Amino acid sequence: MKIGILGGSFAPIHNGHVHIALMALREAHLDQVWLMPSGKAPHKSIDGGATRYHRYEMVRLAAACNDRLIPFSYEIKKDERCYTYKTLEELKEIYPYHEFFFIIGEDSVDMFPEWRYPERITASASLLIAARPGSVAGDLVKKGEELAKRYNCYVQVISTDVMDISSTTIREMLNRGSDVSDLLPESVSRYIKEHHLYENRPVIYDDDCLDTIRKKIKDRLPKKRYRHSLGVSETACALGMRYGVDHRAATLAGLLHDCTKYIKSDDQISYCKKHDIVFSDNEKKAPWLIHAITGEYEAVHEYDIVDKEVLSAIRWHTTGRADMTILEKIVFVADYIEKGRDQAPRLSEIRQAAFIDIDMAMKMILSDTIEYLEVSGKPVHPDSKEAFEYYK
Ligand code: DGI
Ligand code: FE
Ligand code: FE
Repeated sequence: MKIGILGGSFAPIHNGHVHIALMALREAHLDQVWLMPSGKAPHKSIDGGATRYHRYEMVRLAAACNDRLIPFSYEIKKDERCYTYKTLEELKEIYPYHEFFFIIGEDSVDMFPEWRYPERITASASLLIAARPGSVAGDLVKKGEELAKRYNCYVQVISTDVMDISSTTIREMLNRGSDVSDLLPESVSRYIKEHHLYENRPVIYDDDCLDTIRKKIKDRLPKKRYRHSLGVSETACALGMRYGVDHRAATLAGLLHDCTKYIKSDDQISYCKKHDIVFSDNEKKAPWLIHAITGEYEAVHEYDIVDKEVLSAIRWHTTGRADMTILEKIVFVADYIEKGRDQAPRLSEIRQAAFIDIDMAMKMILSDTIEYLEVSGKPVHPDSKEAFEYYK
C-alpha cells in the first residue's frame, strides 16, 4: 500500500492537519495516511499542557472522520527522542511491503537539508510537500524539483486551501478562553473542554478535590493498599512542607502513586496493550514495575490529572531515575518510609535522613533496594542503576 506519514506534536491536532492529510490522500493517490504524534523532545515540553496520552487520544478522535486516516502511536510510545530518518528506516523494516510518503510542510522545505541525515529519509520515503494556501506554486514546485534532484527521490507538491492555523495559536486562544471550535474537529474540541486541556488556570488541589480522589482510591484499591496510599500521601505532604513544594500536590501524588495496584502484575501487560501504553523489555521481565506507568495513565484518564509534576512523580515512584524533580523524590522516599512500612533495614535512619537531606535518603533507599534485588536474584532496572549512580 501507499502510506503517507504525517508527523507532528499535534498539541492539539487541528483542521489544518486533517486537511493536509486528506489532500495528500487525494493528490498523491495514497491508500492511507498515518497520523503520527511525536514522542518526547529532550528538555523541551512539546505537550503544551496536555500529556502525550491526550495528544494521541485527540489524534484518534480526529482520524475517525475518514477510514483512511490511521492514528499511529509508533513515536509516542518511545521514551527517547525520535529522529525522522530512524523512524522511517524502522518502518520500512517493519512494513517492507508498504511504500512510504513522508509529508512535510512548505515551511520545512528550506530547512530539510539541515535535518539529521536527510539522505536516509529520502532513501526510505518519497516526499510530499504541503503547500500553504496562496503560496507561489511555481517557486515551490521548483524547490521540490531541486530536492528531488539533490536526493534522487520522488517529490510532489500537494496543494492545500485552508487558512493557516497553528497549534500554538490554538493553545493561546484556549488559554484566553476564546472560541476555537471552527479550527478543530468537533470531537477534539469537546475532548479539550472535557479534560480542561490548555486552560491556564492554576491547579489548586483544595480539600474537596483531595476528598473526592481519596474516596475513589478507597473504592478501587484493596484495603491494605489504600492504607499504604494514605500513609504515602501524609508523608509526602510533610516532606512537601519541609522542602517548600506545594504540599497539596504532594498529598495528591502520594494518594495516586499506586492507583493501578488493583491490577495484578500479570495483567499489567495486557492492560498496556489494550490502552496502547508502552513499556520496555526491562519491564516485561519485571512486570510489577509497570504499575508506575499504568498509574500515570490512569491518573490522566480516570482522575483527570494534567499536572505534569504530579504525573511524573507517579511515573518514577518505583525505579526512580537520574536527576529527579523534588516532587518525584518526595513520593519515591515517602513510598519507602511511610508509617505502615516495617520491613526495610535501617528504616529509622532513612526516615530521619528524609527530613534532613532528601538526596541522602535517595542514596540510602536506592542502595538498599539494589542490594535487596541482587540478593534475591531479581534484575535491577537501568533507571534504578542510573538513579543510584546519580545520587551515590
Ligand atoms: O508499589 P509499592 O509496593 O508500594 O512499592 P514500589 O512501587 O516501590 O514497588 C516495589 C517493588 O519494586 C519491590 O518489589 C522492589 C521492586 N523494585 C524497585 N526497583 C526495582 C525493582 N525491581 C526491579 N526488578 N528493578 C528495580 O530497579
Ligand atoms: Fe508502587
Ligand atoms: Fe507504594
